[in-house]
Amino acid sequence: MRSNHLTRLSVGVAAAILTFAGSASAEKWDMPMAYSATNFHSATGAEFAKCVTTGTGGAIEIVTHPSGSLFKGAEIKRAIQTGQAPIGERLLSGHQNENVLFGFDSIPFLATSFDDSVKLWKAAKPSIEKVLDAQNLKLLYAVPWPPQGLYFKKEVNSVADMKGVKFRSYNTATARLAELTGMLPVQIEAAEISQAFATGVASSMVSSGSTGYDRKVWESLTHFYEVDAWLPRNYVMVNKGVWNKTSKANQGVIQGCATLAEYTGFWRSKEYTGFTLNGLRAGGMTVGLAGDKLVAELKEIGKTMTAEWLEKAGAEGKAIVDAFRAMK
Ligand code: PCA
Repeated sequence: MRSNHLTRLSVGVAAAILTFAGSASAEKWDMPMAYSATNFHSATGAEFAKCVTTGTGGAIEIVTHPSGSLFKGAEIKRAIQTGQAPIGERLLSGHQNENVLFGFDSIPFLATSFDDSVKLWKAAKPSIEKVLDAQNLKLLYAVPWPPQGLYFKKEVNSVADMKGVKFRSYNTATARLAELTGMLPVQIEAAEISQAFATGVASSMVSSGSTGYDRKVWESLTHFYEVDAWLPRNYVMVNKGVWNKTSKANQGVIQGCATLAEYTGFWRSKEYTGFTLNGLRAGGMTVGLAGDKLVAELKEIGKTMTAEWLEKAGAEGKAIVDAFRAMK
């Protein structure tokens, strides 16, 4: 009885000391993210955050803020570069307007499967890490979205059917795709597309089944054509100053958690692909492969866009594409 009591007491004291030790050096890292809380990227980010908090014994507590609630998607990278937030997640190709290399994963029909996406990432990662490093950022992990297809509010069988349609874009490549197909691009964050479609600001987009499902686009749109055009990545970055001030031991924990997140995020993305296409069907949309004519015409446009990207990206871009093709 007595020893039990003592044991309980000493456990209590130990816990109090630990709490004190933890709070003396504890840091809170707010982590802005652009996509909805239910999305698999956000779920992966939340697990990553928990892994870091647990692994560092609470010394670094990462708190995720999905749906662009802390910073809007387009503001996240700058916020981290300037130290307004220590860590965050963004669509990598969203920065294609800053440096064309960021668009390596949005080249139509270059890498169209999950396996190819891994190879392309392997080929591009050193270049992307270098560009980010020069911008005061350290890359932690990157996870692909499911393959990109086309959403419309009508049946579409050819590029001619797309002419004049208002098209929601999310990076330079998607805006260029709109131009080359005679559509009218307007850049809108995923967090705002439900409203854009409901009000007629746009009535089409290229995206994954995932984003259409997350944003319930069946309330406004009718068709999803599986095109498997590319698989763009989201990535998690940390401010370099914050990173350099972090102890070697905690850097090791963060890197371990990042490796795990890249792996689990990849599998989540694969699983979410079929699940969300079924979700679009359940919402009443017509979901299926794009017709042969449409695919053939899109592939021609893909050739133009590949040539344009290679021209702008120079020797480094060519080296990425060559390295990727050599892995196939
Ligand atoms: N969803 C994101 C990017 C790619 C995707 O599948 C979006 O539409 O914004």
